[in-house]
Amino acid sequence: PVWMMRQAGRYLPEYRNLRTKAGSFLSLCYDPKLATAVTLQPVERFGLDAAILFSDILLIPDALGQTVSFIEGDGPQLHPVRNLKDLEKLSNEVNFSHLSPVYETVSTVASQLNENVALIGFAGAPWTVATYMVEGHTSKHFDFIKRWAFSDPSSFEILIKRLTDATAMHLCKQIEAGADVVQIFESWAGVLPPKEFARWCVKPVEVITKRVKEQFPEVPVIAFPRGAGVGYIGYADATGVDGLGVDYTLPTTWVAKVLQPDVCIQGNLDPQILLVGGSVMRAAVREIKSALNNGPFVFNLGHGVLPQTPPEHVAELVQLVRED
Ligand code: 1CP
Repeated sequence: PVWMMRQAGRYLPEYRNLRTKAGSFLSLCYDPKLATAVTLQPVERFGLDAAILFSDILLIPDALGQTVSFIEGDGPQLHPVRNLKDLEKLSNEVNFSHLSPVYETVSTVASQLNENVALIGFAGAPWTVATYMVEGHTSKHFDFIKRWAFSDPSSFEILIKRLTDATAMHLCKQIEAGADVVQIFESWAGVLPPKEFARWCVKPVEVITKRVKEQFPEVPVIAFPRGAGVGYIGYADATGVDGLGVDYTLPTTWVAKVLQPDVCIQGNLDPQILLVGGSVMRAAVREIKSALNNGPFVFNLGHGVLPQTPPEHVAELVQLVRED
C-alpha cells in the first residue's frame, strides 16, 4: 500500500482553489464540507490506498484556548506559553465541542470512501505540539522549551500530561467517527538527549497508545518519530505502536534488518527526490522496495510532500510502487 504525508496540500491546484475559498487555513480545517473535499482530492486524483484527515496538529492548542494562526508563507504563529503561569491561563481541558467539525469531517469522509481505502486520523505527539506552544512557531534551536523542560521538569510535565490526555481523547474521537488507523506525528523527536527523549517523547506516546488500545484494540496505531536516529531502536516495542514511520536518513537495509522484524515499516522516500522526479526517483523507489518489500511495509515519504512538487511525479510514484 501507498499514501503520502501531506498528500493534500499546496502542490495541488484543486487544494489552492479551496484554500482561497475558505479564507484562512484554520477555517478550512473547521469547515467539514471543504475539509472533506480536500481530504478526498489526492485519493481521487492518484488512487492512493489511504486518505488522511485534512486537519492540523495545532488544532489541539487552539482548542486549549491558545491563540493560533497560520500566516501564509510564514508557518504557524502561537501566543507562547513559557511557564506554569502562562499555562494556567489556558483551559485545563480541551474544548472538544470546538473540535466537533473535525469529527464531522472524519465521518463524512468515511461515508464517502471506497471500502478498500483506509481513513487515517492523526494528532501530534505531546512533545512536538509543545514545541510550537512554547516557542510560538517552528523552531531551530528549541531554546525556551528545553530550558523549561530541563530546569523545571515537574511543571513542564503538567503541559505534557495535559497534551497526552487531550491527544488520546482526540484520537479516540476520530476512531469513533470512522477513522480506521491513527498516526501520531513526532516531527521533533530528533532534538533531545536520550534521557529526555525517553521521558518526553517515548513515554507520552506509550500512554496514548495504551489508552487508544484499551478502547479500540483492533485499530492500528502508527508513530512517526522523525529524526530519532538510534532512538528508533526499541521505540516500537516501548510505545506499543503497530506501525513505525521512518525518515529518509535511515538506511533501508538497516531498517529491514533491525526494525522491520518487530513492526510494520512506513516510509521513506526523501520528498526532495519526489520533487526532482525522473530517473533519480525511479532508482530511489526501486531501492526502497527491494529493501523493504519482503516484510510488512507501507510505502510513504520520509517527510511531507513539498509545495513545489509537480503532481505528475506523485502519479508516477504511485505507479512505480505498484509495479513488480
Ligand atoms: O497554507 C496552507 O495551506 C497550510 C499548509 C498546511 C497544510 C496543508 C499546514 C500548516 N498544515 C497542513 C495540513 C496537515 N498538517 C496535515 C493534513 C493531512 C495531510 O498530510 O495531507 C497533517 C497530517 C499535518 C501535520 C502537521 N502540522 C505536522 C506534522 C507533520 C510534519 O510536517 O512534520 C506539523 C509539524 C504541523 C504544523 C504545521 N502546520 C502547517 C505548517 C506550515 C506547520 C509547520 C511545519 C514546520 O514546522 O515545519
